[in-house]
Amino acid sequence: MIDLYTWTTPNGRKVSIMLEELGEPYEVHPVDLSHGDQHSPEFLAIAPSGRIPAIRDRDSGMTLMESGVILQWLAETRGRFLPAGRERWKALEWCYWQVGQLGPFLGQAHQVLKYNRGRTAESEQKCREQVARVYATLDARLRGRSYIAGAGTGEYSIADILTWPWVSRFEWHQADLADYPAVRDWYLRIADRPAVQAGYRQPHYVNDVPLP
Ligand SMILES: N[C@@H](CCC(=O)N[C@@H](CS)C(=O)NCC(=O)O)C(=O)O
Repeated sequence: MIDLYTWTTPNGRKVSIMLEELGEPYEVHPVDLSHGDQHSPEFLAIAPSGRIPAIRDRDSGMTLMESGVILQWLAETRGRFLPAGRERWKALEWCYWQVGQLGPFLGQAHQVLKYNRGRTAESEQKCREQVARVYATLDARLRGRSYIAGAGTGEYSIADILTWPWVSRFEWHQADLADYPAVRDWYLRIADRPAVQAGYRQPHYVNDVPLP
């Protein structure tokens, strides 16, 4: 049994989607970021950075923070959603790209373009350029492929599960998916999965999966 500490954000939904995909039993512990729950001593004992998501594996007692390693650990211990051999490294390459580039750049865009809109034209322009750049990278990768990683046209993996919840906030970072047809097709393909819809609703329902 996995204890999942999470909130209604892209990083949180990565883990609930993965657990749903695995059919893994898990208990959700909401960490209300708007009330500062992430700073409580109880949560900091599990996630020293004070950021969701985090998990605790009841069987081993191990705790993990950071969505990338949580998904990699689940994939490797359950033997699912991570290709083998050389393709494993290519999948991890895209996982690291998500955690190191796509996530932080889109997160910054949410701060500037949604929460502080109209304050600094220069920052807004910079954010739009960064959004366009990560989307162009993803679109180029997905052209002729169904999924981000895997041989041939690809196989559904943790690279998709890490990336998709951020793209689901396309309205927040003002990306028009019509400009990125390969991303749009991939986004809709994954949005159709029952496990993705179930994981998206954790720790509680906010809205249906946004559709372009
Ligand atoms: N690199 C971390 C980022 C985690 C993160 O930024 N979590 C945000 C929500 S999406 C958070 O907990 N923010 C609360 C805070 O910064 O106080 C991961 O991938 O897990």
